[in-house]
Amino acid sequence: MALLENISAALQAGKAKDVAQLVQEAMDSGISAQEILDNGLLAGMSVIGTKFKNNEVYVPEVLIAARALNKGTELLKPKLLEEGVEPIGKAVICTVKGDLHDIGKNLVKMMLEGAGFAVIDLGVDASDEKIVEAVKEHSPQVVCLSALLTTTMNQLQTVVESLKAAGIRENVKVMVGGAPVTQAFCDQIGADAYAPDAATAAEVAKSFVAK
Ligand code: B1M
Repeated sequence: MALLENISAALQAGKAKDVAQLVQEAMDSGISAQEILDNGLLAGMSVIGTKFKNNEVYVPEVLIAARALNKGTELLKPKLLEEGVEPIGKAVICTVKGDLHDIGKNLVKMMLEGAGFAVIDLGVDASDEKIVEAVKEHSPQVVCLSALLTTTMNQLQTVVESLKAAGIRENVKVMVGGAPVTQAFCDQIGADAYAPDAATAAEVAKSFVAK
């Protein structure tokens, strides 16, 4: 449908005003909110995710596309609620204790939202206690942990251990990422998945929900 393709294209171009106008047009013409979300907005964000992964676009383009996505979802929200559209899953995300870097974490959050997740963002400097509490409260399928410093990488392991101690380790998939983090480190600390970038993080999180 041309209108949905136009929404996707406007989102990819980061044109928030055009996205809002096109989403309104689509709603007025009777297209369901679910269809506008899946085949317009999220389709566009998925293209941006792939391009970001392939270094065809960079952080600023992702941020601008995410702003356009937010404009569109704001308009769609009442209709989505009316139609009873549920998110595909829930994710808790944060940068771990002692670490204030949040640019990468925010990109992962945007990609997760773009993939259809409801995201509970605990911000930066999140203690393992806070993360355990959030997992207990929200029962997410995945928890995404970001660490940018070699000194805070060990916090990733502390979180895994704290989830075990709280008896809820098996209830949630633990995903880790951030510049110094590797697949080997992920395996060593007993996390479930490592993602080198935000687009991969969203893909992996989706695969956990699909299982
Ligand atoms: Co900081 N810093 N910094 N810093 N900083 C680094 C990380 C550093 C490598 C710079 C350097 O020395 N070359 C270095 C770490 C060295 C080390 O530990 N080996 C460093 C240092 C030392 C520090 C301070 C200690 C400096 C000081 O005060 N002496 C201090 C620490 C503060 C603290 O956290 N307690 C500090 C502070 C800061 C600023 C506040 C100034 C600022 C952060 C602003 C902010 O985030 N709001 C800052 C910045 C900007 C950087 C660099 C330059 C850029 C980081 C960034 O945002 N990259 C960084 C050097 C560098 O990386 N070139 C550096 C862009 C971002 C998109 O990439 O976060 O890697 P990244 O995210 C990627 C992937 O890693 C992945 O997806 C993202 C995109 O695809 N990913 C995940 C990230 N999280 C994920 C979670 C997942 C999955 C994937 O979950 C599943």
